[in-house]
Amino acid sequence: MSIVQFTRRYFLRLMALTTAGIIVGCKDDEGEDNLPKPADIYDNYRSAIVIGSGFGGAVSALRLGEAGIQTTVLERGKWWKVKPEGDTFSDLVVPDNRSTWLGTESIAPIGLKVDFPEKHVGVLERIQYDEIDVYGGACVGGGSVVYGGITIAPEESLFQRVFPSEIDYNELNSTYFPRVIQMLDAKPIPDDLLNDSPFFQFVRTSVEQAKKIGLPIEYFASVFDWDIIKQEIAGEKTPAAIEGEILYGVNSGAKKSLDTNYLPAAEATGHVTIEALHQVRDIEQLEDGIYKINVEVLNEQGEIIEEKAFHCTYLFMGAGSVGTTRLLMRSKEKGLLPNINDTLGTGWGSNGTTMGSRSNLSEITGAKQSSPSSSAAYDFNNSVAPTVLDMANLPLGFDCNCLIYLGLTLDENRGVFEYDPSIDDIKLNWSNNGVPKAALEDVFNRLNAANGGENGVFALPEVKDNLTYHPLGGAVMGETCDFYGRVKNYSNLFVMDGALIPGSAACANPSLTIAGIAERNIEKIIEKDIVV
Ligand code: FAE
Repeated sequence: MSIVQFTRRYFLRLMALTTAGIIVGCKDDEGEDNLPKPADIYDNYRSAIVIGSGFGGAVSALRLGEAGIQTTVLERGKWWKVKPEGDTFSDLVVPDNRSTWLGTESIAPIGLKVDFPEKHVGVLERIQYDEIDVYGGACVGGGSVVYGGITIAPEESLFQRVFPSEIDYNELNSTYFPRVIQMLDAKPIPDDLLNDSPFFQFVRTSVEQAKKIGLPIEYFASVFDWDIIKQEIAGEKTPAAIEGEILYGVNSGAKKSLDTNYLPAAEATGHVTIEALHQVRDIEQLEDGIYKINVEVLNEQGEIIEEKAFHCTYLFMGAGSVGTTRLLMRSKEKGLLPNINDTLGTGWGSNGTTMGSRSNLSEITGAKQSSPSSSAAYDFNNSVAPTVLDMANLPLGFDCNCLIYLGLTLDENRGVFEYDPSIDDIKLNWSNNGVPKAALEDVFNRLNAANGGENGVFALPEVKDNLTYHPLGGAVMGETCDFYGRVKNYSNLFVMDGALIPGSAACANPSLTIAGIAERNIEKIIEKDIVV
């Protein structure tokens, strides 16, 4: 039994309904949850609503469903189900509008630019702020549909430099990270692909070169299904991962995104419904403590075809760093959630992300490069700042004797969002401090000195530090929220996603950290906050 802080008015209303026999406070024969349901008062009432279906949202939905709590997930994007024909998602090289969230041109940072005749609710979103482009997923499964599948934990000493001491690294590492890895079924690259396959020559070369300058290597867990990749190589499946598909989804089904594990498992509890193409506009807490969520139902061109309101007792924010911050700031500024404190919108970081390349190498890197990144090199003694290099693929179709890397640097640079009423949206004030770029160039210089080669390749001539795939922060733990994601000054309102993370995942790609912390938090919230 746990605590819920009803307002007096809500309590009295519930008492009246209970006395009148309208609300039953125990599990019924159909196994419906026994939370109070003022169903005669509100249309579309759910005990719990989760906004967004990425890592924070999917973890929340599954665990709420398992606890028997009637839950609806509201996701603005579409549910892309991989078809056996192998043509679910846009082509990587010549993208079509399935690639892009409501845009008129393709948005990938590298590659061909293509114009689209009409907008579509495509999978990848780019938000352009003054000094940085922020990328994210916009579909059922959120970032997991467009991501690289890298499932890696931060190193402990770096984690402790970024995260508050209230977050116990050992607890995450021993309980919650393994729980996520098991659900995702994430596994390191198998030896036969690593050692022998021409599709992974780039890994062998990049690892050997990093070892020459003494960098430790990790072959991390990936959510890519290595057996499907073998089937692709054998010609038994649509060639997709082996063609470099990542960004717009993987047509062979080789990427085990959240729409193939957490989300169907949540639905299978019988207590969770996923509503795709339901874009939340804003959120209001009513006088009785119930949350009213105003929703725009979209068609596949992104036009609003219906407006709806949902109501719930427990509201879980999983719309991602920008999405959650936007919804909370918009609602606060409109007086709908006025009591959120003024730290909202602060503490945003890019996770120190850079992207860079090296070319003119004497070693081959492979004409065929399969997409899953499988290894990282740790450069914690970097003279600028600790940096992790993800060895990525550059599927150009010929051997370019070049390598591409994603750099993740421990960077204290933070930005602040402000709400602009003229656009009813948030703007990011973030200035590039040059640290992540200098750190990547520092390690490139050492790699070039030991192995030969030079920085840059025609497809990516300079180190890019004006984009991030890893937006973090905006409603940060210990500031806007407590250390379990409870929004301060509100009951039953929780932030479960990247908005809660303090601007950096300590040189790790962030999905495992976000999902692990969400697993930790939802366990506590179900135990302490929800009446069952
Ligand atoms: P996220 O997964 O972004 O989900 C938010 C969801 O909320 C999305 O589905 C949105 O459509 C939805 N949403 C937003 N606004 C609304 C609204 N108003 N109403 C309804 N729904 C809404 O949030 N991380 C790794 O760890 N490993 C990788 O290999 C990796 N590669 C990446 C590659 C790319 C190209 C990108 C873009 C990201 C990559 N990431 C990677 C980052 C990772 O995807 C990201 O940190 C997580 O997905 C963030 O999880 P959240 O739960 O915060």
